[in-house]
Amino acid sequence: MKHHSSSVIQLPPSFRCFVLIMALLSVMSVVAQGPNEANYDEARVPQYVLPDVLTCADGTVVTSVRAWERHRRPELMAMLASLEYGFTPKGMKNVRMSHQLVKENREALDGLATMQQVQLTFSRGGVTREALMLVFIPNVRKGRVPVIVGYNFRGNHSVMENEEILYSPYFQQLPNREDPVLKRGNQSSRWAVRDIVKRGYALVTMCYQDIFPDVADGGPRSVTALCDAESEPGTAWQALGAWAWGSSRMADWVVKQRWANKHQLVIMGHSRQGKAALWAGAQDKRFAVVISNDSGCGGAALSKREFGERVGQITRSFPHWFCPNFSRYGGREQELPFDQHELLALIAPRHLYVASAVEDRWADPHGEYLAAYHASPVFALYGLKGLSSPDMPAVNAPIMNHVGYHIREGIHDVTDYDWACYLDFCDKAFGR
Ligand code: GTR
Repeated sequence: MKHHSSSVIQLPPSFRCFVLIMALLSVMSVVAQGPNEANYDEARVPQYVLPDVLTCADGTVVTSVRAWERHRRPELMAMLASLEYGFTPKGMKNVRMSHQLVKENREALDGLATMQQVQLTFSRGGVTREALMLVFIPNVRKGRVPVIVGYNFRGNHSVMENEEILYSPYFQQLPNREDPVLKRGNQSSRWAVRDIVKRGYALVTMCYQDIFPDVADGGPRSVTALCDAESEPGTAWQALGAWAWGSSRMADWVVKQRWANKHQLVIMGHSRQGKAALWAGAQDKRFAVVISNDSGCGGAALSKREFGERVGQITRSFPHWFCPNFSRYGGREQELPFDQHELLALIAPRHLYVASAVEDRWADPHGEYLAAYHASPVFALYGLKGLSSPDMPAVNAPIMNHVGYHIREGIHDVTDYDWACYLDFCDKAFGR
C-alpha cells in the first residue's frame, strides 16, 4: 500500500509541474471569473433590474400610445443612439444615391424568378461608395409582392452557386482569385432563395462589407466617410449604424419598384446583421416586419443577464461596431440605463420576430426570449399580442403572435427551418 502510494507520488517532475499548473489555472478561473468573461451558468446570472419600458426618465408612466410615441419612444431612441449604436449624422440626408441595373436574367431559377444586379452609388462632396444588390423577383405575381431585405456576409456570389452573379465590390478588390472566400455558393445553405421566391416573396440582398468593411479600421473606407462627424466622439456612429443606414437605402430602391409592395417590406438579419436589422427597424418605420436571427449581445439579448457574450467582450473584439460610449459599460452592465427589450419595443406596432438556436449559447437564447417578452407591454399598448409567458416555448415550437419567437435545435446559423418560420410569420402578418 505504502509502496503503491509512494509510486503515485513519484511522478516525473515535468508531469508534476503540469498537474500543478492545471490545478492553479482551474482555481484562478473560478476566483478570477472576470467581469468580461462569458458565463454559461444560469445559476450565476445576477439579480438584475430591467428598466421599465413604459416608465420615462422623469418617472412618468406611459399609459397611452400618444405618450409612448411623443415622449418615451423618442427618449429611448436618443438613449440607444448616444450610448449604444451612435447617431446617424443628419448630413447623410444629403448623400446622393444613384442606381444602375447592371445585369438581368428574366429566366433565373429555372424561370421562377427574374434576377437583377443593381449597383448603388452613394456620393457626397466628391466622395463615392459603391454597393451591389442582388435581387430575385418572383415571375408569378398576383399584384405587387412582399420584399425581404437582408445583408449577406460573404458577398453576393456566396448566396447561390451561379456564374452570373457578380462579385460584390468588396470582393472584387481581393487580389487572390483562388481565395476560398470567392467560392460561389459558399453560404447558400443560409439563403432559401427558391423557397422564398416560390412563396411569392422577392429577395434583395447585398454584402454588408460594401457599406462598412468589417475590420477595426474600416471606417475611412465605409459610407461613414461620406459625412463629417456631427456629434461628440463618444456618440459617433460606426459599423452597426452604417449597416442600418445601408438597409434603408435598399428600402429606398425597393419602394420605387413597380413589382414591390412598399407596405410589405421585411428586414431579416443574422447575428451581427441581426443587431443591425433591429436598429434599422427601430429607425425606419417602412420595415413592416423586423426579424432578428441569433442576434445575441447588442441585438435581442438582454445585457443585464450577463450570460454568454458580454458588453466588455464585444466592444473589445469589435471596437468598430458600436459607438465608443458603449464600451464604458464593459463589466458594468447593471449601470446601463436601458436594456435590449427597449430596442425591441421600438418596432411596435409593426411585427417583430426573434429567433434563437439551442447551441448558440454565446448569444444567450433565454435572454433573447426574455427581451421580446419584456418588450411586449408596448405592443399591448397598441392592443397587440406580444409574448404572454415569461417561460420559453419548447424547441422547434414557434410562437406567432404579433411578436414571434422560436428556438430551434442546432448551432448559430440560418437554416431552411428558420426561413420556413419567417415566411409563415410574414404570411400571417400580411394576411396572405
Ligand atoms: C461573433 C460576435 C457575435 C456575433 C457573431 C456573428 O463573433 O461575438 O456577437 O455578432 O460574431 O456576427 O456571427
